[in-house]
Amino acid sequence: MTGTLAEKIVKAHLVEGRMEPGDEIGIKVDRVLMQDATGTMACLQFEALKIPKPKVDFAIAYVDHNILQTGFENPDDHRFLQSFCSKYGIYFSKPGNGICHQVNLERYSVPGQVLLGSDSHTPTSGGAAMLAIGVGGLDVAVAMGGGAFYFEMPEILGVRLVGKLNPWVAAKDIILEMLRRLTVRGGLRRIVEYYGEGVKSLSVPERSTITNMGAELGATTSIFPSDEVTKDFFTRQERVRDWKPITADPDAVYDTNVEIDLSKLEPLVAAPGSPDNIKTVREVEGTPIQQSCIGSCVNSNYQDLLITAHILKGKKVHPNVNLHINPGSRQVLQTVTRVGALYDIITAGARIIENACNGCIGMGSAPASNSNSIRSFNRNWPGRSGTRDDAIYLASPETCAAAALYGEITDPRKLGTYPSIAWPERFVIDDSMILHPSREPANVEVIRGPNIKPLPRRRPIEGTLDGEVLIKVGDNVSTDAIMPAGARILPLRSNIPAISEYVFAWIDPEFVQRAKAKNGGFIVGGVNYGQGSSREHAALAPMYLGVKAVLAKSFSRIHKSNLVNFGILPLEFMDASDYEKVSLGSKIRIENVTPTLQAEALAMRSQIDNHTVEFKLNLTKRFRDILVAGGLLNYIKSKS
Ligand code: MIC
Ligand code: SF4
Repeated sequence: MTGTLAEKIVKAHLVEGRMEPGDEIGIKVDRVLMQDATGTMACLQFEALKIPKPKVDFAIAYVDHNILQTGFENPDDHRFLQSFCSKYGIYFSKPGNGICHQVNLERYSVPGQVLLGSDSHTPTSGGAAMLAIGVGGLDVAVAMGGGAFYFEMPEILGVRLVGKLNPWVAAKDIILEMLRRLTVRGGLRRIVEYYGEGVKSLSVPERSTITNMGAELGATTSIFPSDEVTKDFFTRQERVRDWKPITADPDAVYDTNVEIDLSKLEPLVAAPGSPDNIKTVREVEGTPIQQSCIGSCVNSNYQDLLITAHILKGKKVHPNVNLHINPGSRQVLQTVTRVGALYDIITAGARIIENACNGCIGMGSAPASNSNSIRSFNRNWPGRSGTRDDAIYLASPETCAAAALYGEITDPRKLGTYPSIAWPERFVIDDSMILHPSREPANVEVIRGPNIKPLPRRRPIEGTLDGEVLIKVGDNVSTDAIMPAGARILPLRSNIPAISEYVFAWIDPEFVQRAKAKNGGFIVGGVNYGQGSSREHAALAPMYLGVKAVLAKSFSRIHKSNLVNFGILPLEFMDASDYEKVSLGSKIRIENVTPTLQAEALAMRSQIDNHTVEFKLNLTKRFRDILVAGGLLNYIKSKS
């Protein structure tokens, strides 16, 4: 069989199933990553499995999300993670070392390997030819325990890149063009694989910019081949031993084909509301901005900061603008410092923010009310920035830097000749903030402060589900809407009773009271319900509040798995127009739940007020067994 790159990697890791799109397969996982906001739960789940140390080649937990430390909660989490990792054979990247995806790309990506990460932007390492997939924390915990990762074999979407980018058009514009063409649903049940002669002109960080935001397409993952450009990156990282070439076969056949002529692209933005609300910069030029942010896990690499420094050199940030810079990693910060670029950035009037997630997840850097903010980030769903009425534009660092100088959205091509930027022969290599696990685990005590609460558990699924509709939402509702983050809520990730008080907080502040008063019930959603992050809290907290099933037109991949992992039934309307028959307060009764799941029936019937409504059971055998057991942990325990 001639194969695509993704198929080759899947094949080399296949432990169960047939590689037919839509069939469930299990693959061996080589490496896992966690971050602090999802990792505390993943560690508690790993502990519940009672396995002394990871059975994967390499496991690491990064601290990058919860870094504001406005109270004891964040440092409690850090201390818990550090001690847990030390005891349980996991590497630990200290706060201050950088954002998981950037550091992982630099120091731990390996072409051809499988990486599973408890964060939706794990595919960043796909820029270095890893098959890197974002999942919920529980899936990571199970993989650490040696379990295969199960998912539906996606279709392979081949993106042929031809031509070369023009000056001032960036890798970010390539992925924004993909979002323009395919929307936030275009990647669902697909792996996006880039190939073609245009690939050669993109550096590894540029490739990673594209694979990172494949998450916004809803893709399972995105991947680039490993070639001489990749080798060059690994050499500068002093890791050429980890490099190997790997590409698709020349006659590989893709399930769907897209072609992008890089020379035809121009600077783009995602206008407020959604990453697929794409416009050309020319269309929105002149929009006044109050804030510009360059950073987050998508555009915070050395190249991004160096180009920013070149643009800012000898100039001043516009008086009405606050320019925030959060480098992706300590290595990036050290390297731009060593070459003097940081001086130009600071001298122009930028604010240097810690090399962590920060404003991307509303941990600081919230924009002013009724103002526009332009950011090199990857997400702009309403309210994510921490400001309720925010208006966030997503763009390349070049476009963000131009806006910072002019005080309004400006086509970066106005900035003159594109600077030629040189890469250092070696990046600064200093892994001293990555701690190795203890050699004497028996002597390590796991420290649990008051922010670390025990894991809530669910019982096996009930035979009859009945109750009321607690909320009805529309299409493309993100996990940020279900379980908001931000400076107030994110620190509660290790405390499910406390964080549950904020489910749907921004869109329906009465939801939690209603769920409690009604003793749980049902959620109704539209298309692509739960798009976005991997946060299993968007399933775990509703489970804690007694949510029994989510009825939607369709689900995003990660959120659907998370619902199943926590024993919440995901049901898809057989006839999408039945969505109209359900409203807030509708009474729902679903009988024979367990036998219907066990019989592998394709449909489940429900009584909704006076209607009989049918739902698709788009669930693999394994998902059904997990649901019957009341979630993945119960299922695994029952199997062992
Ligand atoms: C995000 O970008 O939304 C996050 C915060 O990184 C999440 C993970 C989380 O909620 O902890 C993600 O993308 O998976
Ligand atoms: Fe952090 Fe933002 Fe990247 Fe999520 S998208 S990992 S919050 S920088």
